Amino acid sequence: MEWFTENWTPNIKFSVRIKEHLHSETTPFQQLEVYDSFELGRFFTLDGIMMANEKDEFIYHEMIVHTPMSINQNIKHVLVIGGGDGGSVRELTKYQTIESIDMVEIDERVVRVCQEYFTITTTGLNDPRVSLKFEDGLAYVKNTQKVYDLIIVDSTDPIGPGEGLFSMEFYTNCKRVLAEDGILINQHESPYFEKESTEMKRAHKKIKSLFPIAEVYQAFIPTYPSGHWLFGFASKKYHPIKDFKKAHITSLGLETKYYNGDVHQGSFALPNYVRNALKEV
Ligand code: AAT
Repeated sequence: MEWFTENWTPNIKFSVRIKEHLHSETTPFQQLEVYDSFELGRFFTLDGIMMANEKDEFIYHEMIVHTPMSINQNIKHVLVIGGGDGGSVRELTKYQTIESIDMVEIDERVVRVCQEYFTITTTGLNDPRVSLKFEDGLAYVKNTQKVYDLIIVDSTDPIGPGEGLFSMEFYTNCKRVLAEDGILINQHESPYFEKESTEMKRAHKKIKSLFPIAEVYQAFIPTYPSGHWLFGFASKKYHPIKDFKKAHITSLGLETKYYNGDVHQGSFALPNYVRNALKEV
């Protein structure tokens, strides 16, 4: 019997029973594995960490995309940093109002391997509005002259290639390339275990120092450490609750399995220990 095991902390492990080990590759950036499992469907890992699986990927991808999209109805140009499995782009392509989606992924192999094994997330990558760029997101935001209405940082944890995407230099450049009413969303780690919670505080401190509005929201993602995961919402103009128009998102009639107007509002209601940790920074 084969199991995939991820060390959540030095004392806690998360294991998934595997049906088949479908792919194994050392890319120029990281170790990539694809598995098929009995209960989560297919999933892939980078450097031994669960990135996405067929069973719960909808939670992460819906929450990272629909939350900002329901705040500003004029989002036309979107930048996705990372997101190699295509799930965030798939959710973005549900909006006819979006004109262009640039996805900047450092590792072309992640995209190609996902295109082979994960039709569930990669279908949106063929949309004519999508441009794929294989380069470091940090370098991209430093050099681009384009202006974006929305930036989604769908990144790995701040170790290995993802490290630069949690730096002050990166956030400063995101602010530079964002329109005046732009929104920055980032994968914000978890409040529960010490390693992720330290990263969460470091990220929040930097974003808060740059943006007048810097809020944090949560989702329940069973296969990420502790299952309690956070996203950051930053903007020079919009507040994710005060500027939320529930009727608008309901009128779009989007097909979503997790996100809805009530979830949007509830996701910004943080438990006290999370509030306190964020206040500390
Ligand atoms: N939606 C899938 C979830 C991910 S994948 C994150 C992606 O970010 C990977 O494909 C990785 O190759 C890419 N990436 C890492 N560093 C960079 C960089 N510097 N520039 C561009 N892309 C990058 C995230 C899962 C979160 C896991 C939480 N534990």
